[in-house]
Amino acid sequence: MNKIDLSGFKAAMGQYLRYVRGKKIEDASQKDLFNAVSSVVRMLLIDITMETEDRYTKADAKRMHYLSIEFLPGRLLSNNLLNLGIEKECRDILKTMNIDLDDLLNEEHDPALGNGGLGRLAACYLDSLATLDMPGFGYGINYDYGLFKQTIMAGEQRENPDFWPNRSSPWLLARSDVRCMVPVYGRIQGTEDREGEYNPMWVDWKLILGRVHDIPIAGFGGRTVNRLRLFSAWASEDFDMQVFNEGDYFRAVEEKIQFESISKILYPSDSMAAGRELRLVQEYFLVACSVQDIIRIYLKDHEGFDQFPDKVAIQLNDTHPALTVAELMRVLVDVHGLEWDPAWKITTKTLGYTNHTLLPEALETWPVSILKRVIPRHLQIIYEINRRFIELVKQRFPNNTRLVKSMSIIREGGEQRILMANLAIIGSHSVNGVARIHSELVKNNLVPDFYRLWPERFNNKTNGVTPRRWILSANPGLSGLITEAIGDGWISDLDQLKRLEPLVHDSVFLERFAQVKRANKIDLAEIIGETTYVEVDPDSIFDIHAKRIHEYKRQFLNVLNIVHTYLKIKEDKQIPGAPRTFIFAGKAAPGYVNAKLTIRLIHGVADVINNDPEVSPWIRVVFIPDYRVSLAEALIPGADVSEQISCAGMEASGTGNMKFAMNGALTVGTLDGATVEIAERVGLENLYIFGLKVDEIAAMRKHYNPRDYIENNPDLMRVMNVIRSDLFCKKDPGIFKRLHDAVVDFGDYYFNMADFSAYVETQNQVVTDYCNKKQWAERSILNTARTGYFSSDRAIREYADDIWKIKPFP
Ligand code: T68
Repeated sequence: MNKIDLSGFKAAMGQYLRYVRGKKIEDASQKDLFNAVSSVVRMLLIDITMETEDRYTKADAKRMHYLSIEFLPGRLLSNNLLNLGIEKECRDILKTMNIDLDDLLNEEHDPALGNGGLGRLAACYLDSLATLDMPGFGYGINYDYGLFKQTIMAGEQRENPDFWPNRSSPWLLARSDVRCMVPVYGRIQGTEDREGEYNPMWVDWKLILGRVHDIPIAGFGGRTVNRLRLFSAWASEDFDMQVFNEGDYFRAVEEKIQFESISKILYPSDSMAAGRELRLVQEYFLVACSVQDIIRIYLKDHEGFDQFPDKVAIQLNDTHPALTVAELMRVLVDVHGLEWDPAWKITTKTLGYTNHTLLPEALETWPVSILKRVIPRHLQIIYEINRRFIELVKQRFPNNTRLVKSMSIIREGGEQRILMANLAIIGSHSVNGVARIHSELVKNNLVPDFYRLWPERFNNKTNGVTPRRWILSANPGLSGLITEAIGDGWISDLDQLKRLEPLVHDSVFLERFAQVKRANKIDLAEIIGETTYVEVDPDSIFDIHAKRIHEYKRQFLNVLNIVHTYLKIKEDKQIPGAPRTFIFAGKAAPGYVNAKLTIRLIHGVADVINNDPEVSPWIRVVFIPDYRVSLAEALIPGADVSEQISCAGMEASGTGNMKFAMNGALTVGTLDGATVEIAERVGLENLYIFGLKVDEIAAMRKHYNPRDYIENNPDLMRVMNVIRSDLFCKKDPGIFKRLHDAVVDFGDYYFNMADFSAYVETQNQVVTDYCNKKQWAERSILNTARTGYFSSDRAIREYADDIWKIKPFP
């Protein structure tokens, strides 16, 4: 750990308050104090950024640029203090000023520039890159409105705008020295040069400006600070003048507003391709700004593009930035005058693509007609890429029209569409999935023909999460205990958690481990009380299902078991072995009717159960609103049971599953995503695997009839009848029929009925096992001890070695 000198800390805070806020320290609000502390920390970060940059430049380091339409960094003050190693000292300094650091930490607005797993993964990866002293930088969009704030009104989700202070946040450095120019719209004019060769020219385009803000990303240990570069859209002044001069004042202003809306708002769905023109423009805007910036940085120290792939790697976080393939080609060929073939070689050697989903509705396709209007030159380039690619396929597999059809970037038949995954695969040297089972499904189910053509291109990179945020910062009780037991090496080498294993036989350690969990549950119970007004018992089992609300994630199945348990108590007078609190959190996409109904169902069930004196001593149900990074940090350390019950084959990886297990929760899960690998590592005796497997579901799908399961299981029949009745919606009769029918009449696409009895049985086993407190604590410790593999440091090392070929520069 580098020692950072904090002797000037107090004085710097005072100066900030006086000369930036115009206040004396005694008049400062909590927010002022948060800003003062943050601005001093920011100075430290800037110093280290400069040192880091010098180190990379001196070594002529290869740099990796992570392009992602979403980043969810979470609150930054606490994380920065911990990673710089000055948390304790800073806390002590503030104490001498009668300021409690924890109060200030709560003043920070959680930047919500992402929907869920994909954006949070990007943030964990930036943390690990900096911790490993690797030159890896994020590129994203500086949305004015992040993901909506969720409130609940009478059991219903309401979406409220989340305007985050993207201009005044202490963590955003405005870089007015860097600007990107992005051409958009216009048309192609064909001209012939002297040799009679066709030279397409993109003309009459409009210009959007990309303004740049950087968020410094501090690695643990305080040696390296990288940056996350965010772009916001601005209509250029040149463009203004031109249109204003044409005299159409109103249209000029209208267009300006339209362009500046590009970075206004994040699309709020994590599982459905948006398909709106504005979204395509966002994707293009991100790509064009990033490529420009990357090339500008490269050309500072290099001449020509021969070395480009040895000095630059670009990773595409899903297909949202897949236009990079066309944009890099355009810049190399049209702007820098390279021939097609060398430009193509450079492009494919530079790019890597990560797939995050197999859900058909989430796979992006764009109508050719929209591309033609928005980025006509890119469309031309995509056609040329495709023409050459198809030629190659025909050579390799003559007379195979099926193959040509399945691998073409353009889907014919009806409206022509661009398949973004095909574009990304063809333009990259590496294609990876995010968990072992998922990567196999990418190869064998999603794009088997590409796999046959280029088997060497496909690989797996099982996701990881940063232990700095998800253990050290989120769970100080556990961190302290671990460090006391095995030293603090685990923070940057999570495999060391293995050394906790022998301590399961140490009764004092066992007792203290259980005490930490209990203390976290007391804290969580308090948050639950404040946010839901439901009192919950910290000695009950805290069973947590926290993630986006989606049918494939099967919050519905969880509810079925809760209703079943309720009916057992109520009608069969069977009392469970231990009291349980079912905790839900998660947002539904605003247009996703069944997901929003599921939230209403959870509230309806909670209302009945929590208010029934016969039942509520045994089970309680709560839904904590506005799931976000900072709420996850409070929830996860307090979990006994982690719900990871997606329909097998549908969750690409999951990352919450890892965070819960690391913090000592026992997983109840299906063999899906990374849960498969968690099970292997913690051992089957230390979690609960149930339900249909991927191949079983595939085999059953054609003939599956959910009614068979209902008719053959009286418990399930009873539960489904109650769901359809108005017991949980007395004020709005009939509203849950739709959820009932999705399962009974519309085929139960996610196999809730087929997995019901196995799930109920498993949940009953959980209750029985929990009663053996000592054994439960042992298994909980083993979950922590055996999940070191799921550190994002491990994942980033694999990406760095196998795909990016980047090295640490400590
Ligand atoms: C998630 N995907 C996967 N998508 O669902 C999850 N945003 O299994 C995986 O662990 C995680 O990615 C990280 O690999 C998402 O979170 C999105 O958020 C998304 C999808 C479409 C558009 C925008």
